[in-house]
Amino acid sequence: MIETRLRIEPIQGCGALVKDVDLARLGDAEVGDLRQALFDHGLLVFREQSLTPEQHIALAERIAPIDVNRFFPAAPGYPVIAKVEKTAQQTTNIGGGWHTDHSYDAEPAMGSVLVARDLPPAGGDTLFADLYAAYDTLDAETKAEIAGLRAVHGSDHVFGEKGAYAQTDQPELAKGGVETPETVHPVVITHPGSGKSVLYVNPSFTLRFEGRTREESLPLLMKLYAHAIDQSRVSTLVWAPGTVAIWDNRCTWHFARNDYHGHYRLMHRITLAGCALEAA
Ligand SMILES: O=C(O)CCC(=O)C(=O)O
Ligand SMILES: [Fe+2]
Repeated sequence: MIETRLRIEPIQGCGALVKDVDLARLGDAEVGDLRQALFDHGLLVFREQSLTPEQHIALAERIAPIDVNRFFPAAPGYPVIAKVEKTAQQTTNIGGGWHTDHSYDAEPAMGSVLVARDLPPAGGDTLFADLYAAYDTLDAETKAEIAGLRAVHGSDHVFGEKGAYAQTDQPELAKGGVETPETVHPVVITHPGSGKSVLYVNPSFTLRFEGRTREESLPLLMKLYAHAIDQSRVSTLVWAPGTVAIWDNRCTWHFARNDYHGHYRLMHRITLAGCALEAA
């Protein structure tokens, strides 16, 4: 971890709170520090911001090029902002299972900048898990078992024409005709920004280990997943008006709680472009 000009307070379990900054008025040095803090902590939370959509876009572009998500509908008038929305009538939410965004891409998105726009009166928290800590705390035997393994990731079972969302009341997320080929990533990667080892499989998009069937892969995958979501390595983000979260998809997972039926929730997400991932 490097020296930083930002006032950073680690959050128990995963991430850090960054205090006393206005995300609309960051200096260049602060943007550099923010990127490094993001790589080190995996999740940065900012309170009491008032970003307009234009300022949201400008902030994201200062961190990394934007990677437009091909499944989510865009916010009206802002093609690069994904609308993460659940209406009072809908029962399915977006991201309501442990995952990391875009692991199905050959160059998975580096991260996301999520801005709370309209929150339910209670609930709708987002959980985050620290995958650096998950890797570090694996026993030596498991580390040896996964060393050198690669895993296959895909999105069709989630976003495809016959995928999970197609069966729900969020069917506009299911995109026929944009099926993605499966992609392979090392199970333990070297994080490109921090140089640390990270466990890089997730329950939503990882299908199996390369060279093994899903059935053969599941026992070890399940063991890794159960380890990753141990409460000691998970934090809960309780959103408030003005909260902004920036997370790194290579070293965290997240889970959007769906416990506010009958109420509206709207978040604006900008996805940040990443790179191909190297084995640790
Ligand atoms: O709505 C949330 O809190 C997060 C949803 C999600 O998974 C995402 O925006 O990537
Ligand atoms: Fe997500």
